[in-house]
Amino acid sequence: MEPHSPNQDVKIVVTGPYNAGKSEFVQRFGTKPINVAVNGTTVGLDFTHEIIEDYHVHIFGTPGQDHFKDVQQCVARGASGIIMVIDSTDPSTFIQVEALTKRIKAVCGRVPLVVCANKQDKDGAISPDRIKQMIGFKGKVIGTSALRGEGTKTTITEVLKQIRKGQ
Ligand SMILES: Nc1nc2c(ncn2[C@@H]2O[C@H](COP(=O)(O)OP(=O)(O)OP(=O)(O)O)[C@@H](O)[C@H]2O)c(=O)[nH]1
Ligand SMILES: [Mg+2]
Repeated sequence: MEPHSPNQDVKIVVTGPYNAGKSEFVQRFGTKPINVAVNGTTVGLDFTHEIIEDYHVHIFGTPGQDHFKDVQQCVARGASGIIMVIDSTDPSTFIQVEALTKRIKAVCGRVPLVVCANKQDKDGAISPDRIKQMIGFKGKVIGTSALRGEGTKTTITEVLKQIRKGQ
């Protein structure tokens, strides 16, 4: 018998603009997710872990507010995959995606990145295809409702697939 878990450890970071649904996304995984927040906004990090496929996945969520950029980089450092969560009902935040991607990639390198067009359950949500065009992203954009847990697992398995491809 194996003395340790045979599952390979992998770190995935969940980032995105303020209020996009990063913490809600992280909450969908594991049995005891942690959120370091004040008045509903993340000031530290989100963390959980779960065995998914053949991986032990460690999921870290960053704060979204710009004045926490050092914390964002600290939380993201060394991740093997990035999930960029966007509020599909708030196009005024889309402009932030490029700078945030740069900031996170500066500490993770050129690792797989998947975008979540989150809050698809809300009236007026912009479609994932339209968001892909609007932000000029060439990779996968997956429609999610972190609140309902729709598309969240699909997002993680897509990142794992891309990580596996790159190994
Ligand atoms: N309807 C709906 N509401 C959502 C969804 N995801 C998150 N929310 C709500 O949006 C608000 C912000 O969600 P959070 O998960 O705290 O957002 P965040 O990105 O972690 O925010 P910061 O850490 O402050 O940057 C909360 O009221 C959530 O319940 C979703 O998919 N659908
Ligand atoms: Mg948060």
